[in-house]
Amino acid sequence: MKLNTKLWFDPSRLLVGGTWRDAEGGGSIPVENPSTGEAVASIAAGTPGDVEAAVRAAEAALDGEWGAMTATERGRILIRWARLVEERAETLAHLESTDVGKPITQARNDATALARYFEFYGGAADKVMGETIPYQAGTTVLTLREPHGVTAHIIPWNYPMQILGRSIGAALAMGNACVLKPAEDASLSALAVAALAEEAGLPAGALNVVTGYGDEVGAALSAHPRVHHVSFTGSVGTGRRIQSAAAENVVPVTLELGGKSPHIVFDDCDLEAALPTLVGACIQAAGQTCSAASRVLVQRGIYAEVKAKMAAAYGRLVAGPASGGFDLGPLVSGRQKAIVTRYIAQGRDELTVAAEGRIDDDAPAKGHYVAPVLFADVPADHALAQEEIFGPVQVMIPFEDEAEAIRIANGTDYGLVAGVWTENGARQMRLARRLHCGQVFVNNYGAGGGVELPFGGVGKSGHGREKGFEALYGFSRLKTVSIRHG
Ligand code: TXE
Repeated sequence: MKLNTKLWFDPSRLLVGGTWRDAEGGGSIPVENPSTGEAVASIAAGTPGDVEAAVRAAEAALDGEWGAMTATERGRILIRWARLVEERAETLAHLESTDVGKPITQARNDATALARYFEFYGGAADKVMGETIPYQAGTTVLTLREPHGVTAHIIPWNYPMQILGRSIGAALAMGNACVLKPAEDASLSALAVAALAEEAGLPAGALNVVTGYGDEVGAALSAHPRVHHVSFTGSVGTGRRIQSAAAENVVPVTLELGGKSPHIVFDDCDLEAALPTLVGACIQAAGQTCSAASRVLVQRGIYAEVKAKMAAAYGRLVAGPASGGFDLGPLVSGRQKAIVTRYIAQGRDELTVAAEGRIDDDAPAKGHYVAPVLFADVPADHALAQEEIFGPVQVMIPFEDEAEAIRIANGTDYGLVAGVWTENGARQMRLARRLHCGQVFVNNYGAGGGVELPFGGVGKSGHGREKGFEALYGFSRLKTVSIRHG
C-alpha cells in the first residue's frame, strides 16, 4: 500500500453489521492515484450477496438498538462523529486528494463540509416535528414523521465526502439504517468515515458500506425488494436505470444528476465582483462538479471585455498533481479524461478557442491531466453548450437582452443551478422566478455550497432535494393519525 499515511481502517474490506470483512468471493478492485496513474491500494469488489447481507444487517439495526434510540441520541452520535471528522480532517483530505486527484486545499474544504453536515443534521435530528390538524368534533388528528427503514445511498466520485455527508447525515438523523455504495473510483474516504462512526457510537448495522462496481453492487442495491428509499447522485443514464429498478418495488428515489448550469452576466453588474467566480465556478474539481457553471452567458455590451478578462485568467491556469498547489488536479480516471478530451477535440473542430491553460511540465505522464479550455461565441444549441462535459471546459454565449438570456439559460434538458449578475433588483427577482432550475445564485455563485440550503434539480438534473431541512423530509415518510375520542 502506498497511501503515505497511517490509517485507522482497512480499505480492502466491507463494513456489514459492524464487522469489517472481505467481499463474498474475495474479489478486489485496484485504487489508482489519478495524479500519477499508480495503484496505491485495493478495495473489495462487493457482490449481490454482500448487498443482501448489508440489507439484513440494516434491518437488524432497525429492530435493535438503533431503532430504539431517541432522535436526541441519534443527533448526539452525529455530533460526536462531526468532531471526529474534524480531528482526522487532514488524513481524510489526504485520502480524498490521493483517490480522486483533487487539490489538497479543495479536499480540506470537503472534509470541513462533511463535519458540518454531521453537525447540522445532528442538531436537527430532534427538531423535526409533525403537526396537529383541525378536523371533526371529537377527533384529534396529528402527523408523525417516521424513517423509511432501509435506505440505499449510491454516490459518485467527484465529491465523495460531501455527498455521503449530505445523504447519510440526513438519513441517519431521521432514524433510517443505511447501505452506502461509494463509487469504485473513490471509496477510501467513505470507508474511513464509516470507521469513525463506530468510534462515535453508531450502533452496528445502522451504516453499512459495500464497495464495488455499479452494475454489480449498485444494481443489486437499487433493485433490492427490502430497500425502502434510494438516494443517487451521478449520471442521467444510471439515474434512469436506478429509478426503473426502484419503480419495480414502488419505492421513492432522490436523484441528483448533474447539469449544464448557466452563469448569466448583465451589463449593469459589478463585473469586478463577478469575474473571479466566472472561471472559478467551473474549474473547481477540474470541472467535475454537478453545479459547475459550464455556460457563461454575457450581454453583448460587455461581451468583448469579459471574454478578454476570462481569457487572461485561463492563460494563467495550470493543471498538476493534487499535492502540488496547482489550480486544477488531474481528472479522476482515464475514462473521464477520454470523455472530456473527445468534447475538446469536437470543440476545436467546430468552435473558436478563446484561451487555454496548460499542464505543468513536470506532471507525471501517466496522470489524467487535461488543460482547461475556454470556447467563445458558442451557438446555444451546440453539443458543447448542451451536454454535461464534466471537465475543465467552459463555453461563452453572447445575448442581447433579458428575454434572450432566459431563453438560452432554460434551453437545455438540465436545470440544476443558475448564477445571475445584475444590480437591477427587479431583474434579479424576475430571473429568480423564471429560471428553470433548483437553485439560483444572485450576485454570487456558491457552486452547491451551504449545508443549510436545499439542493437538487428539475428536468434531467433529477428530482427530490438533498441538504437543508428539506432532506429530512425526503428521508422520512408522513403518517396521519386520527384519534376519535368524543
Ligand atoms: O457515472 P455513474 P460515471 C456524470 C458526468 C460524468 C458521467 C459519467 O457527466 O461524465 O456522469 O460518470 C454507480 N446501478 N456525473 O460513469 O455511472 C457507480 O458505481 C446502480 C455527474 O462515473 O452515474 C457510482 O457509484 N449504480 C455527477 C455511481 O453510480 C450504478 C457525478 C455514479 O456513476 C450503476 C458523477 C447501476 N447500473 C458523474 N452503474 C453529479 N451529478 O455530480 C453505475 N453505478
